Parts: sequence; C-alpha cells; structure tokens
Amino acid sequence: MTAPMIFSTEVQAARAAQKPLVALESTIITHGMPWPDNAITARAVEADIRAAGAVPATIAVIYGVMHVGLETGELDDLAQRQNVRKLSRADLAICLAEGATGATTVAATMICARAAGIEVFATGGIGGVHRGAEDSFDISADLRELAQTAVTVVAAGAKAILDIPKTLEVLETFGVPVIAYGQDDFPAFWSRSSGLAAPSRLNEPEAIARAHRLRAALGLPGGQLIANPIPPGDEIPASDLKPIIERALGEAEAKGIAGKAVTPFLLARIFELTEGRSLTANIALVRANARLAAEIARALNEA
Ligand code: PSU
Ligand code: MN
Repeated sequence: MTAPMIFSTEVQAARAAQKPLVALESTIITHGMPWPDNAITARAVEADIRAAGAVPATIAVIYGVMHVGLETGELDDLAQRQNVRKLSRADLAICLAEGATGATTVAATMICARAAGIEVFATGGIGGVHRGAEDSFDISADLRELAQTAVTVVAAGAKAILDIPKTLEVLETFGVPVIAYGQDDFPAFWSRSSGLAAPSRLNEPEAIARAHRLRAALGLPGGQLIANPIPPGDEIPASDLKPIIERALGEAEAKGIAGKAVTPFLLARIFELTEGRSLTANIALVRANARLAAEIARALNEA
C-alpha cells in the first residue's frame, strides 16, 4: 500500500523538467492567518518562489489525498474553509484513512515533502518548547521531525510565545543544525535578534545546500533549521510585543487552552491585539523565507 499523493499541474511539470521545488505548509493558511490575508499571502509567497527561479509546492490533505502543490481553487477553498484539521506527524495517516481534509504543520509538511522528494521548505515560524513546558510538557512535534526527516526548513526563528532558550536546547539535544543566515544571533520572528547567539551561522545559500548534502553523506537522518531574520524595515521591537504576548499567554491559561489548540489560539489573539500590525510583519518575513528557500533549492539542484 502506498499513501495517496497527487501533484498540481505546475509541480508535475517541474518534476518532469527537474526544476528546483520549495515546499510550503498549509497550517499557516488555515490556523495562522485570518481570511483573506491568508490566501493573498499564500499566493504572494508562491509568486516569490517562482520569481526566484524555483517552483512552489503548497502541501495539504484534501479528501484523504496528499496534495503536493495546490491549484488556485483548492488554495482558495482551503483558506476559507472552517474546521480544517491541523495535521502534525500523529494525525497525517488518520486523516488519509478517513478521507478527511487537513492542513499540514511544519512536521507533517516535512513528512509529505520528503515523500515527494522535495528537500527545502519555507515557513514563518516553527513550533517549539512552550513557556511553562516544565509543567505542561508542551513541546511541538516539529522539533523531533527536524531530528529525523531530511528536509531543510527556512523559518524566521521562533516566536516569543515560545521559550526560545529551551527550544534551542531541545534542538541541540536532538542534534538538529540551527543555522542563522547572515548574522550571529538567533532571530525571534518579528525581531531580528532573540538576544541569544545561534549555534551556527552560514552566509550563502550554496553553503546551506552543501551542508544539507553532507549530512546525508554522513548518513545522518534529520533536517536543518535555517533561521532567516525578518527584513530590517519590517521588524517590530520586542518591547512592543512583550505585553501583548504576556496577555495572550494569560488568556490561554485562564481559558484552559491545551494541546494543538494552543499555538492557533495565541497566533489569533496576537493578530487581534496588535490590530494587524503583527500580520504585516509576518507576511514580510514569510516572503523573505520563501526567497531564501528558492535560492537554497536552486543550489541543491546544481550540487
Ligand atoms: N508558529 C508560528 N506560526 C505558525 C505555526 C507556528 O509562528 O503558523 C504553526 C506551524 O504550522 C507549526 C505549528 O508547525 O503551528 C506548530 O503547532 P504546535 O505548537 O501545536 O506543534
Ligand atoms: Mn503543542
């Protein structure tokens, strides 16, 4: 038995022509941004990847089939639909078995990308160790996926809704390369710096591609996390967001939000509480990550 998978027309043609491909997740569309900005952003990100000489493959499960690349109508439908499942590693096979529809998180997108032979994936922020994880044990499956699935993931670091020092510690324990792009500090999503040094730094997409290939050559199973700082003009000072993040975290606790509902709740509250300011920055950083991922995909294609 093989898992059902179909490619969009564009991805199918790219595979035949051996063009570089960049995977994109769909949870950011369904659970990370409000309509219609989610659909507008998803299309802009795809266009950025094309303009940078690669081909976008947005990944989702639709009626029990893994879709690698979404047609325009499919993307618009997913972006507007209510009650789409959020699929992480644990949920993927069940969604396929039930013929259901779900959006893929970083972890599930990595699994689908790997199955489709795609080596690079762009997103906004990854899941990580939540604040208070010493009590809640809330650690995203994204971290373990990075340890075991050989996909290079480009993100803008991690949001301050997470415990960033603990997130870096877990990544180190799992042996995941965490590589800041073009700077020494680990970025914190809306801010270029988290105040913490990144474990590693690379300045060139070609070097990132070589490191990806050499991990495979060493027989190491996992991926790499590329932490790309938000473009300077789009940064929001951490001090502006701190009280908002504290408030959203407090509300989540008071409401007893747990499990996979935590991240979407916090993202939605921060969008509301910043009156969209966080969204503008979020869009800019995802687009920057898409462009860098396209350059890495091109370098991997030539390597
Ligand atoms: N963090 C963000 N934006 C996001 C997510 C995380 O800054 O959109 C999404 C991604 O899909 C990520 C998922 O894989 O949330 C992590 O969810 P959890 O914490 O439940 O593992
Ligand atoms: Mn969680």
